[in-house]
Amino acid sequence: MMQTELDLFNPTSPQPPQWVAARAVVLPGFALPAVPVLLPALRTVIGEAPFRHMVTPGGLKMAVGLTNCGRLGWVSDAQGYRYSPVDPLSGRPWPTLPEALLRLASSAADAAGFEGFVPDACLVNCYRPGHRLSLHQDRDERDFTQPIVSVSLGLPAVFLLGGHKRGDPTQRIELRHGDVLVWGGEDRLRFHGVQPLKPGVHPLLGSRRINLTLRSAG
Ligand code: MD3
Ligand code: FE
Repeated sequence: MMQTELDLFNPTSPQPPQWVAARAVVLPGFALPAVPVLLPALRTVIGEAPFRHMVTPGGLKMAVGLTNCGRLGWVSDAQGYRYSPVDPLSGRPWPTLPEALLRLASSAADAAGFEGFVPDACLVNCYRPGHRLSLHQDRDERDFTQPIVSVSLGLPAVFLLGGHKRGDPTQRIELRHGDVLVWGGEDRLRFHGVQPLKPGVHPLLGSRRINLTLRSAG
């Protein structure tokens, strides 16, 4: 069917997958149908395990707020980075990974050609205007053959996809509310980051961007 002007205003109008590397794909708007279920589930998670500012082993406080749900959660402190089954703030296990998020992650992974993805950890990042994430690799997970699925909510961001060396050139990719990004295989260990968030107000999330990254960590 021909795309009409109206489709531009229809947030659930399907858009084609955008391959940004051999095994890395943006699924535009893939999470939109799940948003009405995801947002209340996320509020429950944040109520049990509030956003906090982790400190890097080098003693720097991260600007981006962070929490987790799932069996394992990513933590950073003077001792280093690791996955932990308990939230150090409360001493309790992390909140349960919401069912809707599990389903979304495995269907996104399927759509990207990674069948049978069952995440056991979900990092939740909260960006405010000006917050950035400097170039890094995600290498604290046990099995690099498993992909990572990222869900973007709220204000748009420009994410930077680099190569396998820190100094490699980067491509800029815009991630909007409801976009899902899946990467794995040979692209699993690429350097990546997020440019400083531009000021703005999102109708559902206000002046924030929330990013969920689902991982198989343990
Ligand atoms: C990894 N989060 O939590 S996810 C992180 O938007 C993290 O909050 C970012 O990096 C965020 O560790 C980015 C998206 C992403 C995109 C492409 C990648 C991660 C990637 C390519 C290779 C490796
Ligand atoms: Fe990362």
